[in-house]
Amino acid sequence: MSPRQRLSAASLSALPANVARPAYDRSAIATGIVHLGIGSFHRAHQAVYTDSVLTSGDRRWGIVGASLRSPDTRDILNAQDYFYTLNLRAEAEALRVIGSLQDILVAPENPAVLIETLCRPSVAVVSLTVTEKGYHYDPATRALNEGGPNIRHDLAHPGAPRTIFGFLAAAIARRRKLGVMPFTVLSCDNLPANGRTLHGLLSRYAQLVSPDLGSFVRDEILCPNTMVDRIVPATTDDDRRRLGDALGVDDLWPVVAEPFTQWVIEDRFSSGRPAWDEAGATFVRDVAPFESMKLRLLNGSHSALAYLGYLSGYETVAEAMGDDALAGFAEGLMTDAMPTLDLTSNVDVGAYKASLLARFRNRALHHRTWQIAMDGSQKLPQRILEPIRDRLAKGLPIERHALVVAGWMRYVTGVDERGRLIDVRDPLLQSIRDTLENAGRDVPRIVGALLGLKTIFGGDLPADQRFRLAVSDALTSICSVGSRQTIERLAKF
Ligand code: CS2
Repeated sequence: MSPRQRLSAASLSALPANVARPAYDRSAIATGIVHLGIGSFHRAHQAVYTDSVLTSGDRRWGIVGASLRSPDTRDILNAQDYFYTLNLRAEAEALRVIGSLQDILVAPENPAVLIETLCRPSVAVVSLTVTEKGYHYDPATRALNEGGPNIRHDLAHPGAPRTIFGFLAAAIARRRKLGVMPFTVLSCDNLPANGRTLHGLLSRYAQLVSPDLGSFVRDEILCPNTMVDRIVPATTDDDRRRLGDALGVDDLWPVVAEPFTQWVIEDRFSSGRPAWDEAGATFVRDVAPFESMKLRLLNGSHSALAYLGYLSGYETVAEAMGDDALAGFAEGLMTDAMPTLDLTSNVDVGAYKASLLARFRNRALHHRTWQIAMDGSQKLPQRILEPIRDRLAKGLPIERHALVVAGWMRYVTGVDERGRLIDVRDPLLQSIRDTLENAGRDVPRIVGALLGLKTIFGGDLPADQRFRLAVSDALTSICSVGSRQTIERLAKF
């Protein structure tokens, strides 16, 4: 097969007519945004809204992305002049080349350049998608992990940091010294009260640098809360091949996503912001109702389908949803989460639930249960444990949510129900493994030992007999009859 041309500025004009592409002149675009954590989600979500803003003629908002770890995305996209394809898939397909990304920096290669870029006066927004573990916090208490090696490293090496806190604090301090307006820091991760949580963590970090910087961050740096939503499975080689054929050029790092997208943002920006609302985002005064609805209904049932679906032998969310038992369980879990929400009157949560179930059934997406199962220690607290706390406080049954916790416990044992190894990924994997090793094979002991992981479960839940018992019963059943049977049993009650 003769090598095809790569997607790039030079090949844009050769794309088929049905492929949307940037109509703006990229050489005339300023850098208004630095984005930390340049993964697929950002490229399929915020970068797309920003691409629309640039298309509308506002040239202030080009994005410089930064990877805090690997050079992969930069290496591939650099050869494409940072153009990449967004492929939306459901019954129909849509292809659009995105041009809002101007450059990618790889932080570990040259941390000073990232700090300098963050200090450019044109940069008004620093956005983040670094996943839950990128916040270096204790998921149960939301306190900064001050004793952790990365935070300690950054405090000791302020000129060459590794974490978001080191970079943000260095840039905030330098901008202040130079008399440059502070930027707004916009978390786009699935954390509870993501902006408020980030503001607390960043203020604490800055205070550890110096009390004066701590007060400055606390009083002057705005971190609006956001709710971000779009399902973005990891890109596969199959996607690359398929898109190469459709485009007539090779795009080695496209993003594939569902058509649905939502972005709800608190309108608190210190130095201006893109008119993302004109591209479909919603600016509100309070994101909390949207955020808890999304975390508890969408992400909560996603995690349920991930653990219980994986254990039942399903590779993707859509396959798991093809099994009535699992689909019914996901729906039941959403229904159980509903009374724990603090909703505003104009949200139709029934319609929201129905739309989620339809989105999960999208067979054109290959969203692996394994991908969602990753980093469970960071995800369970806001997705599953908070609703459990609320239901316990209201005296409501918790069987379905407890079964998800048990599913996670079964999953992290690292062996599936057919005896095959599971590639468990989690920042707490070592402690989880050590805990399991000490617990042996007895289910109540395993439950007791894992519940002892305070950073996940806190002190309250393990002390609650109803919770302990529900998780123990669920895990006992999973270990004797399997996850799927356990779900069917539960459905009968
Ligand atoms: C998923 C999310 O991987 C996961 O944990 O639940 O990435 C989910 O697809 C997005 O939050 C949807 O907006």
